[in-house]
Amino acid sequence: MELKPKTEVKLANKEVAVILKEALAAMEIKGANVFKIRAYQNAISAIESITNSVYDLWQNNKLDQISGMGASLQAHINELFTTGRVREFEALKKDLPAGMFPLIGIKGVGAKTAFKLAAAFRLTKPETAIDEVRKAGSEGKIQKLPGFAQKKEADILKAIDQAKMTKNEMPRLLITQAEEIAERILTYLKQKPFVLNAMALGSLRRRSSTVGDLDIAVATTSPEEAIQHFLSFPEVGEITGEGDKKSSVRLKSGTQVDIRVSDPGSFGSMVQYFTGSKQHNVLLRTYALDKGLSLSEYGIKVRGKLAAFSDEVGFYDKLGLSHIPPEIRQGKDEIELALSHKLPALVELSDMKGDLHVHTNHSDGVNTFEEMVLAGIEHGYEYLGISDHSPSLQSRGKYEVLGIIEGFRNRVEQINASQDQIRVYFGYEVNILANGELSLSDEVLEKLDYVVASIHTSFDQTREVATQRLLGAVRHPLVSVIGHPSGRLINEREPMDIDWDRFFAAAEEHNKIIEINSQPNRLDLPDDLVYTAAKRGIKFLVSSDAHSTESLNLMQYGIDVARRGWLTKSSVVNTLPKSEFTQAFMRYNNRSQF
Ligand code: DGT
Ligand code: CA
Ligand code: CA
Ligand code: ZN
Repeated sequence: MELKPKTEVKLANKEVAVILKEALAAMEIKGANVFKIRAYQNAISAIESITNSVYDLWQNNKLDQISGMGASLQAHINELFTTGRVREFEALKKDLPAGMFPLIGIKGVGAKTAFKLAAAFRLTKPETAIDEVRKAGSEGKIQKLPGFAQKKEADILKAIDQAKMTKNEMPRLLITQAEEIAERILTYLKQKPFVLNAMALGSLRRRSSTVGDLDIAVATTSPEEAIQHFLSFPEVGEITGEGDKKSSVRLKSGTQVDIRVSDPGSFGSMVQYFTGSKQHNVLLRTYALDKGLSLSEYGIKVRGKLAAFSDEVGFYDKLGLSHIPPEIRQGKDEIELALSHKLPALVELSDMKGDLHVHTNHSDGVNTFEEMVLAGIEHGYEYLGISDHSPSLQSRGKYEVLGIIEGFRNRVEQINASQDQIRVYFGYEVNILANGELSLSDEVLEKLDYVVASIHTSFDQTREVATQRLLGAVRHPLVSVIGHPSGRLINEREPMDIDWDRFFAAAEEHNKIIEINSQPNRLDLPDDLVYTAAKRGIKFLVSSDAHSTESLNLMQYGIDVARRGWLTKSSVVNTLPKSEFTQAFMRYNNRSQF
């Protein structure tokens, strides 16, 4: 028998999710069993939230890392990536109108509605289905269908128009941008005495690295007044949804904001519900149902009777759970751990004893070495590592570079001799060249206390080349830390295509520390990869990568990533007090003195 050559079809996570959603819609119409439907829903939300590409996981036989991926779904994905199609999905969809499938992408349109619309308007072509629905709606034909009210027609039309608008898509906000907007909204809301409390929830409260829309909850006994007050916020551009207890707007900047009001007595349940994540809430609801309890934003219903909670701790307590930090409400095993009161004690900003990735005006920083050291002391740090970009060997030559190092070394020694508050280390941030070699020779690197090796050029390498490149740095005995390993710039540059498992295995073998870079547009290593790496026992440095005294404060955002990666203090090397840090760091540096 002759085998056909394999053709592999590389699809993005978004595309895989759409294919699964269409199959799911077909199953829902045909009444597939609830477990299968739930597994598909789980797999879809997992695929939509991971940073790893499904394709890469598949190539590495790691599909089982995606939750909800049972054996049969894995087989389908395998078929999809090898042949570009899934015969079972095609069979499922075959006798359904092809025009129903694009409709499930419209907000508020589920499988059943899509099916009814497609059947009623004989939508056989996916390409034109949405436009045909829009045309039918604008002619008032949708509300004439059985089961479709006027309101439903209006909602569908609006959703189509909004989807068209967001096609020129609003990028997700950096967490710092989301914080700034939320701060302005909360300050504005709290001007009124009837706003008893107001909080920013959703992905921002979970400290997600990027935020899609803002979710605000208000505690008040005057819900209508509170909503009206919110709608008069000067930055509101357009009201996209209005009700007695909730409302949505689009700000002039384009950012969407959802608000919900609740009476103070049930604010805790509202906060819980609206914090999410969706996956966490779904698991929590399932867990509660097993105990005969039903959850909502109003409280917990026990045999028809509603218990209300003014704070979230009480809400979780009623379920027999410890309070789960928002950062790890991810739909992993946080509920089981909360039940046995074994949640990890996540690392905190106040645990940080030093910062090892700091630039001065020696390279591209704005402050002097002495100013940065003073700022470090003001932060209460016990140690500070200066890691400027290294001078170039090509343009300056070895002797000039060695001279620069000697001069800087003298300043570091002077500072260390002159005071006891802070210990200063002298490192460089060295480039990992395209071939995996470093931009400085060993003879130069040996003069430093430590080396952060980072990629700053040639990001478009194939997976194999890029992985080998990082491995080159990992194997280098004089490298201590791999800086911002994925190279991503959020909304600007995709993470590099790296075989993370191989990278983590090598980092483990060669005793290298991985950086969590706190720059808000980097947040690199990304949180889901931090989680994976930490499971292997990898150690991290959370670094500000400060280029000014001011930006030492960015450490908070790296801590957010660390917490979302479930890290405790013990996985973060720069939580160690000075004495232990020096010893531990020397080991990572392969240096006998320091
Ligand atoms: P984002 O806005 O994309 O950055 O992410 P989130 O998590 O802020 O998502 P969003 O704004 O759609 O919803 C905010 C929270 O509201 C979400 O984290 C949990 C809750 N929520 C929203 N939709 C549902 C739902 O269908 N079921 C449940 N149980 N909770 C939901
Ligand atoms: Ca949100
Ligand atoms: Ca929202
Ligand atoms: Zn860098």
